[in-house]
Amino acid sequence: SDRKNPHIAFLPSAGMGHLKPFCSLAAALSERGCDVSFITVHPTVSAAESCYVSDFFAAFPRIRRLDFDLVAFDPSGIASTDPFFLRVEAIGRSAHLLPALLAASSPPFSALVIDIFLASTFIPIAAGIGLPSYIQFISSAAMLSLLAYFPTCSVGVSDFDIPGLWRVPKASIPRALHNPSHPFTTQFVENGRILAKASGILVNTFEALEPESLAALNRGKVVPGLPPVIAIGPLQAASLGEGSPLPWLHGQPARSVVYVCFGNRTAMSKEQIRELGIGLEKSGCRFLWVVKSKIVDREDGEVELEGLLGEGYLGRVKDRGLVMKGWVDQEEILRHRTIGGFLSHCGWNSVSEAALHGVPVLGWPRGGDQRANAEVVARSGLGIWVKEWSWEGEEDVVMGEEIGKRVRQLMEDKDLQASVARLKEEAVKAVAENGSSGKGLAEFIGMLKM
Ligand code: BUP
Repeated sequence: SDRKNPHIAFLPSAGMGHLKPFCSLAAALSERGCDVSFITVHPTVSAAESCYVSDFFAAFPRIRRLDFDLVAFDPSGIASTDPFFLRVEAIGRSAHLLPALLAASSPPFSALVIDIFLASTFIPIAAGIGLPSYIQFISSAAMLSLLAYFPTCSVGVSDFDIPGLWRVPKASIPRALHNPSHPFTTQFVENGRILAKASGILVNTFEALEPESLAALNRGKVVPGLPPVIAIGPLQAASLGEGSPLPWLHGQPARSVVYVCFGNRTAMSKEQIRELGIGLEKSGCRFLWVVKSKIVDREDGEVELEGLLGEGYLGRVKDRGLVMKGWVDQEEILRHRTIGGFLSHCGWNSVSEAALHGVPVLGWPRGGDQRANAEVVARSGLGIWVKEWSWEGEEDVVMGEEIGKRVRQLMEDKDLQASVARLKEEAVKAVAENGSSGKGLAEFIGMLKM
């Protein structure tokens, strides 16, 4: 391959939380002179992904689009109905088509950057054609530690003591992992085992946010034999144009609004949504709330807010609350001077965006990797995590009174505001060219030129 100008293929998996950081890194590398091809599976699972992908290619004409047509896939034999999980399975089953797809493109590739969910199926295929694989890990370094350590211990255990790190209560690991024969567990173990075969692992984090995890991973304390774990975050979103400023925000006082959003794929029960509404009302704070009641956004369009929130709610809060459904430009919002807090599910992209824009987080993890991420939020001084609040599969509804109290705490805690301001400074320093993450990116490009 061209030694001066590496050609990198990117392969994300399904969901906005995976697609967006892949686009961000692809754009950053293209801007640093790398040749970039972006592998695209279509149709996407969610409408948000479709829009994002087409805006991305329009904004970055130098990035090549490689359409990946999957082989037909019958999900009926798989014990999961999660549409995102099923898509990951489907992509994995087409892994053997990768060599032909890449061979049709020139110049020859220097590396494949793949999503962690696709690692165990694609790393061996890439190795077969002599192509080094790098994993882009889209969650926290803490979660990477758990992934690396998990295959070495038995699932029956109670709590996890990740060497060099901290204790993860069994209740904090994704629920599917409690069951050794769950298809997600099989995939998780296989991906954990294959980490050592990657040439490097790129993580959307930075030194000041996760010093312990980064050190433990790179010093072989979690498991021996890992490739370099390189912090490259917080990733800045690929700039896709003007964004969509919300006129409502402009009229609000500085740092007075709490932004409430639980990500793209975390739906809440109707009952919990109502209590959350009551909580926001009781908090007395201004709020901007993105409501989601369906796992896939294509179905959310049909839901009526009034029916979901209860009669009269929207009218009662209209002077200080804006309730929306559907897609918003979250970064545009977090960056806005009026936002003073973020009630979040702790999806890792959301956490990293909160750090970059200096917004204190009230963490309410709902499933998957989110408790591991919430632990980072609490330890780093980025926010508060109320550990008792309900989690995956738990039916208990957290009451409005309690939510309101915590939201007020989030908005009033001066010490928290100070520690978040410090983290933001560290984040900005990290991504500068001579900062720790800026150097990480340069190190990665350097590895491709060798
Ligand atoms: Br919802 C929503 N607008 O309306 P996470 C999300 N986002 O820009 P998740 C918007 O999507 P996973 C919206 O800024 C972040 O970059 C948000 O990723 C953006 O959570 C991303 O926070 C969401 O990691 O992802 O959606 O649960 O697929 O990883 O579970």
